[in-house]
Amino acid sequence: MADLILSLDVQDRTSAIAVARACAPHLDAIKVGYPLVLPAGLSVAGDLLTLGLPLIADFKVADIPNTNQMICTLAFQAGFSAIIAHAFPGEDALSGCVGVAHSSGGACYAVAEMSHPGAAEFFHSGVAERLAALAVRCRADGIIAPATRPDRVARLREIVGPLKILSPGVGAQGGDLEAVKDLVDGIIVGRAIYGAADPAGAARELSRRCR
Ligand code: NUP
Repeated sequence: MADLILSLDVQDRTSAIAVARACAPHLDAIKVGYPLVLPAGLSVAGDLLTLGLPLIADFKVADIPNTNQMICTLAFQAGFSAIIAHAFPGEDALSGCVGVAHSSGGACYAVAEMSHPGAAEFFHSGVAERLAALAVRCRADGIIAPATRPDRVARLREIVGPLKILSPGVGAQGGDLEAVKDLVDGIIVGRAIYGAADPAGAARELSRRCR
């Protein structure tokens, strides 16, 4: 059983809000990233907040600690309740994100391993395991791990224990929901929902399968 998180990578603000509103009854959270925030602005969070769902900022924050803190502060001020940061810039950089998240009453998720095929180039050979351990050490609230590789999710679960695992890759990237839903806390789905002829119907069906 896992939460269903809509990845709202819809570039037009009006369409994005319409999709989110239609799907909202079937969702546990909405994730917003650069594809929507760059054209629509951070203030789109204010509109989405009216739907009453937690908002996750997928900014994959990956800078020096001071810049990370500025980015996270802006995200939480805009109304996001969680932020996704990269772990690879190191302990001080990730701790900067976690610190702002927690002082804002929010959460920080660290990317341990990405879902695309090319992720194998750098995240394997022990790197993802080290990033997951860093997330634990920095007191992150959870990690991002790939639904496209359930075996890797299981391995990373051994490292992060009770931390949350949010997992993208189901649907358009080929990940199998049934293979990962019992390993993770949240399934992140974008195109298979917002790209469907009936986004609300797709969200309803995915939500049923997450249970
Ligand atoms: O490893 C990752 N893989 C991934 O797909 C980390 C992510 N944050 N994402 C994001 O999840 C990606 O940027 C997109 O917003 C979403 C997946 O969308 P889709 O492939 O379901 O359309």
